[in-house]
Amino acid sequence: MQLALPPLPYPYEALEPYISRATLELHHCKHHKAYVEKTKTLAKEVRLADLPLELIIQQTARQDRHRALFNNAAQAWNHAFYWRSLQPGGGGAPDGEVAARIDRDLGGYESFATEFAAAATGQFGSGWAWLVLDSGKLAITTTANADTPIAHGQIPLLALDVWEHAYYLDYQNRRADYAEALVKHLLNWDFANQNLSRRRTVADATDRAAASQTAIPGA
Ligand code: MN3
Repeated sequence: MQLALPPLPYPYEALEPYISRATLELHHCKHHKAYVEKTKTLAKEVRLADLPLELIIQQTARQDRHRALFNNAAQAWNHAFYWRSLQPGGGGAPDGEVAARIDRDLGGYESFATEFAAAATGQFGSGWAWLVLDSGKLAITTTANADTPIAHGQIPLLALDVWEHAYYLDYQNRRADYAEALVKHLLNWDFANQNLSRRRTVADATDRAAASQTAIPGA
């Protein structure tokens, strides 16, 4: 079975004091688990349960008859990505390629930090803030409800959950304080750099395949 609740990549108390153990337990063991279970049930009904989650999402995106499956599958994927977007002792300015890209595409770290927190705070209602690679450039974006960049041809590098269940126990209605705390103290830049380099490997392989195809006479 492909669909399963992934374990958190750190203990439940590891993100304190910025995200409490109580919030993480509820968020992972109740909310995320429910999205995974519902995805399994709905995917079985339409015989998609053996597909990887990414393919279920891509095959159900923007199809009214599959809306419930898309919503649950996208939430299952988004949450697994969100846990890995955070780490104890994270946040602050990045290093590596993502730092160079932020300087080039987003005007530097300070401007990223301000705009990313503002995007998270300004998303109306439930949704997500993202750092993505879009047509070869970094961008800050938001999605509403369950929607996810992987349904729109973008490559996510980092995610921030702005549904109330992500912060209400710890911050009540102060979403801006939650966003600022995560940007300063928890964002996992190693994960962002891994996502960038994985993407480059895929792009390079595609370029090589295209180059070798054009090199075959008569092909
Ligand atoms: Mn959530």
